[in-house]
Amino acid sequence: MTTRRKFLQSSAFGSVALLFSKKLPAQTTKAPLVTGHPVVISTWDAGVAANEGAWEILKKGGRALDAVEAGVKITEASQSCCVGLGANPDRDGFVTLDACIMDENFNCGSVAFLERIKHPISVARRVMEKTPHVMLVGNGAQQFAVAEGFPLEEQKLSDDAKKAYEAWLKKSEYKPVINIENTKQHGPMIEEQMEASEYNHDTIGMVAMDAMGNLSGSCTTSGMGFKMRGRLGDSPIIGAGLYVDNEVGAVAATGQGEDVIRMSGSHTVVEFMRHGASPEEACKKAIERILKIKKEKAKDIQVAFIAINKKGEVGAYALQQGFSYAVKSNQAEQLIKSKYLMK
Ligand code: SD4
Repeated sequence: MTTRRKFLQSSAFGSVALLFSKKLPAQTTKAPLVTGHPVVISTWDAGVAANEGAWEILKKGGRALDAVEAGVKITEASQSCCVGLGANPDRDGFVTLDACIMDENFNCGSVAFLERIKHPISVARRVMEKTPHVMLVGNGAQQFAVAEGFPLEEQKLSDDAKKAYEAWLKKSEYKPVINIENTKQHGPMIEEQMEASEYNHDTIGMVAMDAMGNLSGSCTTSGMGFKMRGRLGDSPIIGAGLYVDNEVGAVAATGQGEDVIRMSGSHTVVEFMRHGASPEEACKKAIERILKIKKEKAKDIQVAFIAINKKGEVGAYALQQGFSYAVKSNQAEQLIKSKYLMK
């Protein structure tokens, strides 16, 4: 399959070249160029396109909550990625989706193990706004989505996912590939799987600050490919895959969800910021904790956090090489190679 990706160059004062290219964009190692707000930051190369969607709202003075929903919907709808229904299935061959969203007032909503719905992030928002609950899962989440007017899509794997699944079935080993999100460019890969697919991510996390200085965040995923049926990762779990405290900052996580859950990842990063760490320092401290917990097993996983604080400063940190994140503000549009811990 031919995937068109936006190629982007950063510059200090916002001159941005947007080209379409089959190649992944050149990434910069420069620090994020952000002063003030609005600003949006999101995970992996796919964050570039998602940020553009968010920016349409932020630049008009719109609410961060609307921006983070609109932004990740672009990724969910993309046919050339695997966050939404085109994604890798679980080991039984079904695509199951997880998403959550959180606003500036601790309102939050989440769906998990949701099937056949194109925009889980919007269902999560409805859970937040229209129910007394925070989380709906499985059939209940799907019933709620249908009752809210979301179309029930066909239960059918995309061509890419079908090929990847057929390749995976040959060995049927659950062996997550680190950095599969950007694998064409970085990191090790499962040959047959990557031949079969140009997937460049399975999760997008996004956090934003709007012109009013309010924070919100979103996270949406198909989860780890070929996972056990019923498995949830961190992405739909408030405090793990996403956390927003409007007095302090907003954080989203990506990578091996089990290891983010066990140390309440995004909430932990927010707490480090509360105690004075910059966004990058806070992400780094959380990654150090993961390394301490996982010890020598850390080499088999990837985890990364993105963060924004109340001043509109942004930062990120990853466990391993290969994580990228996209930042957009009035000053700049960048795709940045994240710093990482394990050299
Ligand atoms: C999960 N955290 O389901 C997700 C996977 C992910 O980039 O972030 N992939 O565990």
